[in-house]
Amino acid sequence: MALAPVSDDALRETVSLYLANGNNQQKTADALGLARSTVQNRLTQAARKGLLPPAVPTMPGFEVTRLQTGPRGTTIEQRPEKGEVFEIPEGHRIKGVSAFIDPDGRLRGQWVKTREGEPSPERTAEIIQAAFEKFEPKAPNVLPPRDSDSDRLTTYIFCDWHVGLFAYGKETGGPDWDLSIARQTLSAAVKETVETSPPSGRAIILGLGDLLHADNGRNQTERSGNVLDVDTRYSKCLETVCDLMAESSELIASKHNHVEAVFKPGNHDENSTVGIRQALRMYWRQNERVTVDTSPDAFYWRRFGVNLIGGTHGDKAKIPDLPMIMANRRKEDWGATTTRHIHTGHIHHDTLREIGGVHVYSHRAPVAQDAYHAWHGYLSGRSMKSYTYHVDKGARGHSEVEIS
Ligand SMILES: [Mn+2]
Repeated sequence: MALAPVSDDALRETVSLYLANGNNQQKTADALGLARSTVQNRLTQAARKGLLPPAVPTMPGFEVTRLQTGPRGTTIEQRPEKGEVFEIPEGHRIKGVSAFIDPDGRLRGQWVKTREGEPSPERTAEIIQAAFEKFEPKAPNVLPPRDSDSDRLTTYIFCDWHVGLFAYGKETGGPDWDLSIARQTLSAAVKETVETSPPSGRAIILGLGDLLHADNGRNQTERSGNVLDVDTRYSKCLETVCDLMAESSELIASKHNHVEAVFKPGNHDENSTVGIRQALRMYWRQNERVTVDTSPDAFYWRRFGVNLIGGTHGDKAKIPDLPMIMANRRKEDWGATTTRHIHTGHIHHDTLREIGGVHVYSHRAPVAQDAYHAWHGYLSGRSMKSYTYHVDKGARGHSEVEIS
């Protein structure tokens, strides 16, 4: 504890008694009726004030910090004078103060801790409020691709996904298949097909039917009544296929500037296709880069420069008839184009026939084989594909992602 300051008169009295007692602190203390430590403290204060003869000259820049009297005489400790007055750096404020004191409780020094000045919580709130003043919240948007080739169009063939199909590998001799395997496998295949396709300015999502395995809760085909192996409930299967379409179209819209989504019915999903179209139309209704074709026509026709592109599921009109159907349904486009391609699904098998100069494809399905098809001994690989067309030059290759 720091001692109370003592008056100069009291200090002089202590000094004179100290000298009279032959520089003996104990005798001085006895004479004053004080403790020896009190006398020592007074002598230190007197030395600081120059009241203790013989005066010891203080070295320039030094000050007396301690005075001690022992058997060998008096020790006067001098230390460099203190530095300049501490000033808080600009922009800082005092965060805290701590002190160190000597055994007598006297203040020997202080730590003044500062930190950069921070605005008050109220001020911070004002700054944030001002920054967001003109901010208008918007729903997440898919950014258009930075580079895309406006002379090209890529057609993604989505056929025969048969979402909801159930396959027991031990029975079919192939892979197991169910709703969650389908969700995962199809999603990954779409992603890779998009990745490996060129960055064309335009894209078509060409849904060619049988995206769903069952068209109702009875788990039978609509027309022939064949019993289907279905995993879980119809509503869950429809929801899964809609989710897959939303996700796939987002991915495609992130790569291609203009996307057109088309869904043609298959023999497994004639009714559900209507719902898939409407779900996707609603999904993209506020985005002008993605359009959804809601036409109930079983055929799709699209002219792109010199190319005439067609698509249908393939269960009704037969492959050899398709070029003539194209010519009749699109007379003007037929005359104005030089390369013609028609895509189909249904048979889950790759074929390419050139009929009257028209390339007619049937495509593989990405789905595992069910027991019915395995029993019939059908053999085919699985894959997902896209085809790219140049506006003046015709077909420019395709991308195929096989599923092993
Ligand atoms: Mn089919």
